[in-house]
Amino acid sequence: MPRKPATDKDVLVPADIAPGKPVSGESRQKASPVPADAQLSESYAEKQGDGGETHQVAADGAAVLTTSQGAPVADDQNSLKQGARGPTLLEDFHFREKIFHFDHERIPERVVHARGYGAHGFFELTDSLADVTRADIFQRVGERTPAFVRFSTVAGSKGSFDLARDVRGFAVKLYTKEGNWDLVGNNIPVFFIQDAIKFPDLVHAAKPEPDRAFPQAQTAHDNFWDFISLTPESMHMIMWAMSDRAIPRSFRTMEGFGVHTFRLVSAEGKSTFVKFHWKPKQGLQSVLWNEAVKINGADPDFHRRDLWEAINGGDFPEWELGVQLFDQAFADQFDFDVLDATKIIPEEILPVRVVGRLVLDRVVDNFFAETEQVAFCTQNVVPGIDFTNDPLLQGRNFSYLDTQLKRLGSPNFTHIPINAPKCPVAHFQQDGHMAMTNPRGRVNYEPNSWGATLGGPREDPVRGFRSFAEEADGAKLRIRPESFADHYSQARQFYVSQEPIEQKHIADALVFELSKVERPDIRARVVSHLINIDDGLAGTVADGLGLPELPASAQAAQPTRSDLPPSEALSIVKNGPPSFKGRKLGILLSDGADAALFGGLVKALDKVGAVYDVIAPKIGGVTLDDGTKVAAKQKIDGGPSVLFDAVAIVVSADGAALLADDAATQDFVRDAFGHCKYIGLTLDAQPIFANAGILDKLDDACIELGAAKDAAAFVDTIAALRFWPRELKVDLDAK
Ligand code: HDE
Repeated sequence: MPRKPATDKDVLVPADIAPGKPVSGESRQKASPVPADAQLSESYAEKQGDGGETHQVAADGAAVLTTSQGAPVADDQNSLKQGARGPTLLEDFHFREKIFHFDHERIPERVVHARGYGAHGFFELTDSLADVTRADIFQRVGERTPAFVRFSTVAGSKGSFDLARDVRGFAVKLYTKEGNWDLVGNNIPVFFIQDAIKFPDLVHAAKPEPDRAFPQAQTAHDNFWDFISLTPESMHMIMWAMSDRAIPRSFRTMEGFGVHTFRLVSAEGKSTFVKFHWKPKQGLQSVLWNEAVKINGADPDFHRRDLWEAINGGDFPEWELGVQLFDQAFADQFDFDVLDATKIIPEEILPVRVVGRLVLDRVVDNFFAETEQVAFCTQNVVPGIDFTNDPLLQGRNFSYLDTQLKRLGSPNFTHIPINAPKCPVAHFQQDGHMAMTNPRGRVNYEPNSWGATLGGPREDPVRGFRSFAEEADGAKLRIRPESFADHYSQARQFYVSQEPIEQKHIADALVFELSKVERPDIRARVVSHLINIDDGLAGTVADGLGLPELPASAQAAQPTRSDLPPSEALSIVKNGPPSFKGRKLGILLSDGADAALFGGLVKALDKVGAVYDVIAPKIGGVTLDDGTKVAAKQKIDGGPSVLFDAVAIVVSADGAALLADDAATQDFVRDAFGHCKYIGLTLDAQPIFANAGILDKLDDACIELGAAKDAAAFVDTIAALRFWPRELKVDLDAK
């Protein structure tokens, strides 16, 4: 029997995805704390307006399914056939249109930074920079500018996992009143290479090897380390990339950097050099490598889910915008070339001045329309902001525009709502694929003699963008300046600025990555560079790899490295959060668990602005000792402890007896312990720890939760996030 056409009662398009309503009810349910003036940017749905392709709404308010030409559809279940069992007819325009559109749904993923996640928000100026720049965004304290931010990993494909060991993109589009300014940065302030001409080689080497198409989203393979070991300028970046910066706990807990030296230009045409910093109000935090590996399996979307949940829960992530401002005289006396993107200017030498804040307060309405189609371009600057001759930045200015054409298919990508400026746009560019906003009127050229009204826009030498008139001279050369030659001093400075536990993680990461490299000569060549950074680090890595002997140190363009003073700002551990705010506690509950204790934990978490998930033997939840029923967010094997910043095991004696032999429960506590997390536990929970083999190892960070009164103190204690002394006891590499 052929299926019958759908009747009116078959709800094909639920009324709650009608125009103007969010696609998912969840996306708005908790977003009310936004102050009215905070949501400056129009949502995608609003942008669509009347002319957009939305669902037709009938008089009774129910949405009617239509073709893309707007013709109402009667039957979307069956194609048009010649007879009940006959061939499908070419005449079926509805079927053909639907399949045709589906066939063309994909666009090329970004060649790098393919996997990303974006959100809307605003930038608010807190300290005017009017004395150094005419950029409109930096003039009026208190004024807000709409922003869109996309975070990303670099090497992995769009469908790869969030916790790859990788640099994170931190791309910010600021819709200023004088045009879009894109600050396309990373969470690491330096880069692997000094000249953009090496970028294709770097990326080819990092991506899956071309014959076998693996490994995905990782640098732990021969090609990457071969290229790196032959590119000494990458050593500073390698220190950062092997540190815990490359496995952040959340997009919310990482810094962002503009990386290059840019210019601010005043109304009088005076230039001031600037380096941009985003500093998270949430503090810095990362996970451990073993944890990252397990998070990738348990929740490959860990970072995007975290951002989605925080914003929808009203806990809006916030960063301060800091600037390091300096002049040519500073640049001339600085130890390194400020045009070299493999170098930082330590904050101790040049303090970061905070001038504003970035708040993310709205998730997207549609991932593809906004996060996928957003097109960041480094060349999108505005009057008052300009480039320097950093050869990496100069190369990027070509690449980003070019790549958007490939990805989005038309020079009219600026017409897509997420890319369109929010200030007036007036020019004579026209036509092309998918032109949405061709200018009106007869005149499409200038100069013209049609007068001010009919003749269209005119240049404005005062308001308009003027490049800083830098003097340039010299022969055309393919050459690397000598001032770029010191590849090791700042690499060492980063290393010696780390806490011992962080130094251990760098060594562990190098040993892990190089253990996946098959060619011993490549492993040894990397170690030969480490000798130029720190003998101790080189020795530890050589030992971890089981190298028969330490290789000779690498030949360096500039053999002497200077011993620079450590910089506090470079350590994650020294810049952690002051409280548990914005973090998540995993509470493992069983039937009969202490209701007052559970209530106390919830109250204490609420007080500091933290969240929790209940994990239980069954997703239906548990009944506590006072008869209260609590729903679970996770069943134990779906909610391993790696998903939480700290855990509490609140179980009854019966509950513990039930769970003590369960492998997933044992993993839960063993991993929490192994990952140096704070653990709260009721006395009744002890059999679980005994069967997991860690009862006799419990330490000061394993805190007994005897009664409700212990809850607040526990939540205060877990602000420290990790109990590092434990790592030295649970890790073979530390022994
Ligand atoms: Fe990129 N980079 N990049 N990059 N980059 C891209 O542009 C490129 C570099 C960064 O969320 C591409 O739209 C070259 C440094 C971010 O959409 C491409 C060079 C920094 C994003 C490109 C660099 C970045 C990209 C790929 C060497 C930190 C993601 C897709 C000179 C300051 C933006 C796209 C988003 C994306 C080229 C080096 C950051 C191909 C040639 C240094 C955050 O245009």
